[in-house]
Amino acid sequence: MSDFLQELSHLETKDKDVVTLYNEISELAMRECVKRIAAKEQRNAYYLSMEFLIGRSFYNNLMELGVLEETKRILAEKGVDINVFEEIEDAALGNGGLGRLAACFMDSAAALGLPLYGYGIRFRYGLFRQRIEDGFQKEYPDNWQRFGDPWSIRREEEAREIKFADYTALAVPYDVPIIGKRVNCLRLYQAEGCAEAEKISEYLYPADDTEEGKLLRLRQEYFFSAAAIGELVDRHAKLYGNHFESFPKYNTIQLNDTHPVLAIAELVRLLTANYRVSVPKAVEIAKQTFNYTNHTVLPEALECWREELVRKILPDIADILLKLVSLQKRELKRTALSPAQCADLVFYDKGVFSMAKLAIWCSSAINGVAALHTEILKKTLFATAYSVYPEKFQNKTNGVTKRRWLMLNNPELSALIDGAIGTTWREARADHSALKGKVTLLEDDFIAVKREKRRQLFAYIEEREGVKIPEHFLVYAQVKRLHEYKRQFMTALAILEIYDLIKSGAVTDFRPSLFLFGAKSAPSYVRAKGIIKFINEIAKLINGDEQVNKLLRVVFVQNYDVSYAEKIVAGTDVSLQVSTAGLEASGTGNMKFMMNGAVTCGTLDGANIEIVEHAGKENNYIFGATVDEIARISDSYDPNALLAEKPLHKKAVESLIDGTLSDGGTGCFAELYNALTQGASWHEPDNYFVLYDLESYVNTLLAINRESGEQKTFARKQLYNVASSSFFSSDRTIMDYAENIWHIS
Ligand code: 26Q
Repeated sequence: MSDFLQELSHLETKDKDVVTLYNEISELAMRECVKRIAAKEQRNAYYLSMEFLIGRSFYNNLMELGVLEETKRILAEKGVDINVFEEIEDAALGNGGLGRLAACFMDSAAALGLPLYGYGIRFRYGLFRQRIEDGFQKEYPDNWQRFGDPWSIRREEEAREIKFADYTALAVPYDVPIIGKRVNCLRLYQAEGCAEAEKISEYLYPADDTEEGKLLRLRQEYFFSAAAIGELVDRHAKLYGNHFESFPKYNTIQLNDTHPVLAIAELVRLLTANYRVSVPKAVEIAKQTFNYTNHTVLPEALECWREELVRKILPDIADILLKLVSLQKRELKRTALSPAQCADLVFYDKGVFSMAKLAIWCSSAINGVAALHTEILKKTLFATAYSVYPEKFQNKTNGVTKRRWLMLNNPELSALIDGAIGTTWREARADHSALKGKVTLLEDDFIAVKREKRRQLFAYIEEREGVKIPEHFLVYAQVKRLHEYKRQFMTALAILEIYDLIKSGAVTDFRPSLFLFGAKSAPSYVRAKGIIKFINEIAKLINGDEQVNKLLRVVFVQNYDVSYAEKIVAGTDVSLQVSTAGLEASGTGNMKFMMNGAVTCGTLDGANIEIVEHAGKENNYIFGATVDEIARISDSYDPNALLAEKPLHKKAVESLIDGTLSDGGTGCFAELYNALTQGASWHEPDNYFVLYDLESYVNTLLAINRESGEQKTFARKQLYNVASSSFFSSDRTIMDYAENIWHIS
């Protein structure tokens, strides 16, 4: 690596602006990366994903190359502070958990030396940039390439044609090296050719409320899936001739949710059309090649495509899908299954294809992303499939890469761990649970680390949001996509109640606390946008109240993204993970907070359950209805009866309509009020059980506040969470995929 450092020390930095320097240094580092890109193995795993939420590459890649500290030093000698590059934000080619998980997985596979290759889309614009204007979310295009894109290499010579009925698009690969013990590649395709074609890779999640929008989404899915499959099939033919029975021996493909499921149809299409493989044989090959991960149980996220829509732009694929349906039906007829069971498994009904059912039928392994989630899939959503193919179902609890989410974002805590147990924990797969035996010795050091990370976070918030938070404030944070099931709304109501309790003197001895929110709402998700406005109005009320703001503050950060998350998880004391039980498949933010020593205040949902199993219930704060309880009460649940009994809840909820808070005349607060008390055409009142869990939530938040006053005891709980977080390293998750699904080493 001395090549890079040598060139860096000779780099002229005088009079160069930040962008120029950023590009020059990145290009030097990139030369090292490219040299090290590994050749493919005989057997490789492929990760097909609509999203890869990589975040900033600059610091991470220098760290992975092992030159971050030296680079910092050399630049400092030249009078350049390495932190200046933080103003260059980069690729947000994803919108949340599923995309960030894909990025963590790529990182872990490289660190473990496993041949895993990612395939996705190089969107011209990533997830929108968010500003909060007058309390409302406003969206602006995320033109991430305006600073250049030094971390990818265009491979024009490997471009492929992707044919649609109306035009042909060119899929031009851009390779992003993923650095670790092994250097792997993430291949992102950009759509080129005619103006129509270019639209395919223009936006992540184009609005799909029109037919045109839906078609564009379908084109995106086919575009990258077909490009990836075309490449793998060509490669196989080149290396092994026309012997496609051996395709699954060399290729295993992970479908990241249903978005790339058309890859199955494309494989069958290519093998039958170009290599004279029969449809049943091609399906056999597909079944041995594909695996499917489900990331959500929400019915609205289960993808279905109308045959008519598919036929319009992909007639051959529509024909293949129908052939697969007949084959599946014939196959099911030969079993002893009842007609009802068969009907439940067939992936086509009334002119509509179900992508999840196709994936289930054509995959070797199907997995959920946390223990509870996998159980729910087996018991409810995919119950019939589970009864027929129990052997296909596996659990793979998510994880996060400790390199970005501990070593890079929290060098102070990492140094503390080094001091306590040595540095071997930093290696891939290695664990840091030896820290458990030392927590009592480290209370004071940990308190100092938290204080420093909080100071850094507050300085950043001041710079970005223009609000100053006093240093001693305890930090509660809820950062994640905005969705009703995640219940940011419930946190907002809880804060209003706590505000009232402080103001009325009912709660005394309250430790000064900051409630920090970060969230983007889908642009068309009206109610979620109403919740953002509600939180911002609460912030205005509380922060402006001289009587209370010494004790309570609320901040909604703008444009929450990976880089913001790196700072927030390090500076937070209490991680809020309060989804309605049964609805958060796993969560991965919860793991990042745990790794950085926040206690979890959460429901028994997703991976929260496993977090408290590992770190102890006594070191976390669990409240609220369980999955079973919700199932028991849901039919008889009456939120209005509850409101009549609980004056505190009533007051908080009525602030939506009694003039306490203003929605700027949009009516969005009345809509929120109605959602809780009357329901809407598509749902019962309070269908996420916000009011049901609110009282225990408020009590838990207050209990945490009290207990945090016992500084050392609280620090021990936090540090015990750090010590217990090894299980949630994506290195563990990826080893599990590698051993039990992919069979690669
Ligand atoms: C579906 C149909 C049409 C258009 C878009 C979609 C769509 C897009 C994105 C459906 C789902 C997603 C993203 C889902 C997601 O991010 N799920 C999260 O995945 C994480 C990683 O497994 C989990 O930790 C989270 O619990 C889960 O919410």
